[in-house]
Amino acid sequence: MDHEQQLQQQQYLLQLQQLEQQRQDQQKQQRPAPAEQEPASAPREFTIVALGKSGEGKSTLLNAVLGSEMFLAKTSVSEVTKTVGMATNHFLNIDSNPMMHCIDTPSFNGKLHDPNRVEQIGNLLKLVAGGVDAFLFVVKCTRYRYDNTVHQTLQTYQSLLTPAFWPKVIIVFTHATPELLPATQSRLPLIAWAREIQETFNLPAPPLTVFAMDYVRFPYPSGGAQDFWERLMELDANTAPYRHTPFLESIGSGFSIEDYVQRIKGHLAQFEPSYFENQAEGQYKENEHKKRKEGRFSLFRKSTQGTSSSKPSRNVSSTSSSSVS
Ligand SMILES: Nc1nc2c(ncn2[C@@H]2O[C@H](COP(=O)(O)OP(=O)(O)O)[C@@H](O)[C@H]2O)c(=O)[nH]1
Ligand SMILES: [Mg+2]
Repeated sequence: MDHEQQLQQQQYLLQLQQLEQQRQDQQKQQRPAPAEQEPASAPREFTIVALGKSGEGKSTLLNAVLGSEMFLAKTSVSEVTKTVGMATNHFLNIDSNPMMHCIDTPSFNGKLHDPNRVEQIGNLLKLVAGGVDAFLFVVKCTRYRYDNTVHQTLQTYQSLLTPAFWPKVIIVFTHATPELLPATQSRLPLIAWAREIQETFNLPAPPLTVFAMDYVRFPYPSGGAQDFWERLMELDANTAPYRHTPFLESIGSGFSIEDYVQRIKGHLAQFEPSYFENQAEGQYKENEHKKRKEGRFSLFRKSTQGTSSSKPSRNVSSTSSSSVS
C-alpha cells in the first residue's frame, strides 16, 4: 500500500469514528418516545437501507419515504438500480419531519462474478458501517411463498452485514394496494414470514412487518407511512444501533475496503448457486476447449501418419494452431 492510500484510509477511519461519535451524542441527547411520537417533533436523523431482490419495489419505496422521486425506479424488464446510492430528504418531503438518509441497493444474489457488483458491496459496507436505523427487506406482496430464493437472499445479507443486522430488519411488503392484496385475511400468510424467518435464522424475536402501497398512496392513512414510522420508532426505542464491527475493526487495522470484500467473497459464494454454476461452466468450457484441441491434434496425427517427411506436417500444425486463436 502506498503512502497516499494509507493517508486516505486513515482519513476514512477518522470519518467513521466521527460519524459514530455523532451518532452516540445524538442518541444521548434525543431519545424519542415510541409510537405516540409524531414525526413532526422528532429532530433526529435516520438512516435506512432497502434490501431485496430486483423488481420488488425498493427504489419506489425509498422514493415514497422521501416523498420525492430521487431514485430511478424500474420501467423496463432490466434492473435499473446498478449502484449503491444514498439520498436524503425530510420524511415524506415535509420540512418539519426528521431527515431520512435512504440507501438504495441493487440485488447482490447471483452477481458475485460481476466485478461492478463486488465493488458495490464495498460501497454498501462503507455506507452502513457508520450506523443504520433500519434495514428494509422489500418483498412484493404478490409473492406468497417464503421460498428458497428468498431464504438465500437473506443468508447473503446476513453474511454481508453480520447477524447484528437482524434486530434492525423490517420486512416491507410492497404493492399492498387493495387491487393486488384485497382482503385482510390475505395478509396472514405474509405475516407468517416473520415467524418463518425467526425460526430458520434462530432469532430471539420475529422481524417487524409493514405493508406499503405504491408511491402515490404511501403517505395516506393505510398507505403504509404511518405503520412504517411506528415500526421505526419501535426499533429505535428497543434495539441498539447497528454496527458492522468486523468491517470497522478490519479497516482500523489497515485493511482496505477492497481487501475486506475479497476476504468475505468466498463466504458469500456459499449462498450463490449461480456462482458455482458459472465456475463449473467455465471449467466445462475449458475441458471442451482441451478436448477440441486434442481432437485436432489426433486428427492432425492421423492425417500425417502416411507422410514420410516431417516438414509439411509442421506447416499444417502451425496453420491449425493459428486458427485456434
Ligand atoms: N402497483 C405497484 N407498483 C409498484 C409498487 N412498488 C413498485 N412498483 C413498481 O414495480 C416496479 C419495480 O419497482 P422498483 O422500485 O424499480 O424495484 P427495485 O428493483 O426493487 O428497486 C416498478 O415498475 C414500480 O413502479 C407498488 O407498491 N404498487
Ligand atoms: Mg431499484
